[in-house]
Amino acid sequence: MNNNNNDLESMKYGASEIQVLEGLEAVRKRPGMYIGSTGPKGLHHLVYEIVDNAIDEALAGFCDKITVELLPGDIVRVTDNGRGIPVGKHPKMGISAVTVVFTTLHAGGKFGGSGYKVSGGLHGVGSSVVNALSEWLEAEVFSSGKIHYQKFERGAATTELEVRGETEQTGTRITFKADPLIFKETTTYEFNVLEMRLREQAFLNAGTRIILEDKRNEENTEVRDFKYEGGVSSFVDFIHKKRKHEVVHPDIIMLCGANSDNTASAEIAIQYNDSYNELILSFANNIHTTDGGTHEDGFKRALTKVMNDYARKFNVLKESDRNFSGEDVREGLTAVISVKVVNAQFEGQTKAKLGNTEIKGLIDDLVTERLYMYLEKNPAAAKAILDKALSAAKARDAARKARDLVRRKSALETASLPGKLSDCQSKDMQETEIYIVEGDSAGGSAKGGRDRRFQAILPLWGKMLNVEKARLDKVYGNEKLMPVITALGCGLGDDFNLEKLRYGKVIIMADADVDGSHIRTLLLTFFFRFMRALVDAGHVYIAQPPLYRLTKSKKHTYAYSDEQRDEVLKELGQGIDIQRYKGLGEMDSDQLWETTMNPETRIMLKVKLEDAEAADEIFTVLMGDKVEPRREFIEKNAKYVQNLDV
Ligand code: TSJ
Repeated sequence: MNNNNNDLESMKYGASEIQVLEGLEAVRKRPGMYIGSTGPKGLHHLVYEIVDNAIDEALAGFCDKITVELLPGDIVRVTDNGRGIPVGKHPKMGISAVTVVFTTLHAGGKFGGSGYKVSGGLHGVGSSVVNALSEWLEAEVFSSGKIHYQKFERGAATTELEVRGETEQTGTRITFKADPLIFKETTTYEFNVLEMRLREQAFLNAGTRIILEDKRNEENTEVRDFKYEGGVSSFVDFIHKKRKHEVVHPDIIMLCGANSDNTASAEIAIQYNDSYNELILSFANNIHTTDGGTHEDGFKRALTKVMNDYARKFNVLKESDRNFSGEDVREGLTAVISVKVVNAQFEGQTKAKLGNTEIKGLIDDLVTERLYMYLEKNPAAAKAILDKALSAAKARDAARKARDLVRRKSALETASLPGKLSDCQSKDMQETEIYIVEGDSAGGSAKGGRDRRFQAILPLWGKMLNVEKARLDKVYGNEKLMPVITALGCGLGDDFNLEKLRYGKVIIMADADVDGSHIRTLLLTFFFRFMRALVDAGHVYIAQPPLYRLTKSKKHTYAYSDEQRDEVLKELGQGIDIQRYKGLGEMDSDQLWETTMNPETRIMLKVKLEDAEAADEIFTVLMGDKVEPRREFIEKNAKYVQNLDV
């Protein structure tokens, strides 16, 4: 290297050092750009960013144990038993890798290199972001017999990297406190949320032990200790056991491979169960690709092809039979797809969709060749799987017929709208609303109380179908759901057409008790499964009836939560009569209008896709072991949400 070049090098570093300061300030200024949000999701993201570094060390083969501790005061501590972040000074920058990792944006790979390479993507680059968004962060590195220590506050080093004692261990320990100035909403972590994510990471990194310890409350510490030698196949097994599904073949089918230049590898675990649900979880570089992408598309396509080829060859499908559809061969399927790619490209608004096309060929080869071979070698499993696909194909045929029947019937009937529907006068989607009301008496009050110009009422009636366990053909015949489908007018499943929706707001109104919660959950699950676009486009709402009526000298005040009740009690002083509403039926029309239906005064919860997802069974399966936190979240928050119409 000549002198010139050397100068250039040092200039470059000089410049990048200046960038350092600017960089971290930018993170504090616009945190959302780096961690998505400063709400609970962003807060938890801090932990993942740090843990990802330890996982990278595990992937590199130098670490097999990662501990995450939640300490009193919203403090998190992550420890691994890897090599320790290098502590030597960088020859040109004159500072250690530790300092660089925590004070430069995108420091990943610059030092030591190999450790970060495998995972690419988002990994190993977030430590400085976490540091910038922490009130303080302490880094301890155990290496060469010494404990190295450095402290940072809001992104800036407040000590040099110094030696503070001796140790025989090696590893890295990061302790940090999220900055309440940034995370204004909350700095408290949800054990369940961390549990779910860390378990998932333990599945995706076979053999790595990941421990989560909640030490925030001395009397009640919680520990989870994850280690799955089976990797993704353990993941599938876990899901089936947790859902209590009967599997239709005993072995979990594993397909693993890498492409010739080792720039991409894939692990796929497959097993069918006797339910009608399809669950494909896909990951790229350990990141959950909730919107799928090339790996998932490639898998689905190859699976459909293999099943049809096999079925034709062994005469499961006769010459006159139609090919299996993709849905047919995925009914009852649980699959986990985990790919690792160099230079992963994440696309879409949420960056949760894999874009790399080079993965397609690899997946295609794996599924087409290996899965076909597996089926040939395991005829019993093959038979069970193909029987399943056959019955799915038959049910889909039945659903088609049921749908056509419904269509023909509604074409013939003079009034094709459900008899129980009290429609509104307006046809303008911008203002129309439909209240779906459980119970006839509540339906009556709602009908009496509504503003008929723009509010329609549909009382629910009859036996609810357990949508988690139903195929489309059963939905078509269900007496409770059919009126909902016809009233909304937009069809369902593959036929769903949002443009035909007859009301701008679809409002679920049910009692604030256990039964009401049940019906809400079932309807949400139904919408989630069969009319997802409706939820996605933000048309679904949950009405919030008050829990209490407080009366003082004939004046009524309504409270929508216990807290609100106590506030009102305090405010109004003595001589208050409290009525607790047990159901919508206890309110007369005027009260129902005033408290729950009048757009000027009502409280309504807009359902997000996440909420509907939370109502779905699979969510509770993946969620932590504590009771259904997200469902609880909906129930709880429903009471506090302000009017979303304003
Ligand atoms: F533990 C942890 F999660 F808190 C954490 C671990 C947090 C952070 C920011 C980093 C790490 C971490 C980094 N654990 N192990 C490493 N390893 C390295 O940085 C490392 C060590 C040696 C070499 C080498 O080539 O000799 C390379 C690297 C990348």
